[in-house]
Amino acid sequence: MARHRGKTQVSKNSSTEFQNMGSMIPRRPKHRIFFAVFGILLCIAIVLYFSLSQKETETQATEGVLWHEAKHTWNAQTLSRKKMKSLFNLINMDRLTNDILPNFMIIRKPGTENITKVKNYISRTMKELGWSVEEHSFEDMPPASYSKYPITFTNVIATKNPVARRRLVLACHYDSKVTPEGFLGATDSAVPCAMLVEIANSLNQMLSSSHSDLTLQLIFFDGEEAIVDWTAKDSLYGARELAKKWESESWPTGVNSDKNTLHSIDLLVLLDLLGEKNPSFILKSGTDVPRHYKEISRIEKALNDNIQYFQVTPLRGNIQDDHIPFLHRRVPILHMITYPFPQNWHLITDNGENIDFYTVHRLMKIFTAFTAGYLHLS
Ligand code: 1BN
Ligand code: ZN
Repeated sequence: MARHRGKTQVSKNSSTEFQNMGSMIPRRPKHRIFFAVFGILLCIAIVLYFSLSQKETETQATEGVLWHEAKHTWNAQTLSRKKMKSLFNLINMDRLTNDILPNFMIIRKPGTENITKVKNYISRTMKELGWSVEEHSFEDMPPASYSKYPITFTNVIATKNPVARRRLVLACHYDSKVTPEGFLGATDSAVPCAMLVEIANSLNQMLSSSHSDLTLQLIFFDGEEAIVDWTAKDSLYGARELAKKWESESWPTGVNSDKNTLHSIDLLVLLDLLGEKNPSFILKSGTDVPRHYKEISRIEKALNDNIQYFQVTPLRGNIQDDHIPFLHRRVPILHMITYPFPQNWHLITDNGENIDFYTVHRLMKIFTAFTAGYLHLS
């Protein structure tokens, strides 16, 4: 009993004792535990904060947007009149006409010495401007009626800042059509290619001061024209091969990811059939990104000269050209091609005499302003 009572008592007492003891414990040890737990939690929070914010800078190009998603909402900067004027002053029409264009105004049939000269001119010139240049060469069979031997084609890709993950791409084709004999293809596409080289020249300094994750890339496609008759196999040799290659390469280079080089293209702007007087352009609803086409039209309106090349009413359909293999792989496109086609399209008379340099200058202003606005060059 006594034991039992005692036990009960002890138990009772110990419980009271414990409560009492609690109130008797000096305050400092309890606070120590509190501060230790608080300190550990604070450390965890700091470590988590830094690791998450690090991850954010690694994967996001713009605030809250992944780099490969940024293109879907990206808008060109609206340029003030003053800014536009200073940009237009950078365009050198004398350089375009007399230094650049003559290098393209030779017969440039695929697989010939002449087209190699043009290719070398492009590579050399872009390297002299400090751009990174890649020559993408491959072989393909022309129609059997033309030759039983393969032709070596070469696309030239020039990139201002090769480490930038996103690219605004301006493109043209530098081959000329095999027939009619002696065809020079001034508008098709010597002038568009010369325009690209001049855009690179005029914006080069501003591009050098930009440290953005978005850069300018130029593609000079080989083998756009049909060698005999336009078919899926006899056309777009360079563009088909490059789109296929880029789809198979992971991007950024050396990083194991589910993104390929096509994801690096924010927008592919293809220039074709340019240089004749009073061209007209249409918004092709199956091809052109409407907000970028409308930006081109807004820039044209800002020229304030009562001329309108760019019709904004959307029309259905698309036109065969080098953008097609990229469009089919969901790359955003602006197809800057005169439609209706120029009067001298695929005629021997597309020889340079049909070029209207006032028109070329006006188009240069529009495309240069669009490029600077898209890249947010200040
Ligand atoms: C553009 C310039 N094209 C050829 N030279 C593409 C084309 C081919 C457009 C056939 C329409 C019909
Ligand atoms: Zn053509």
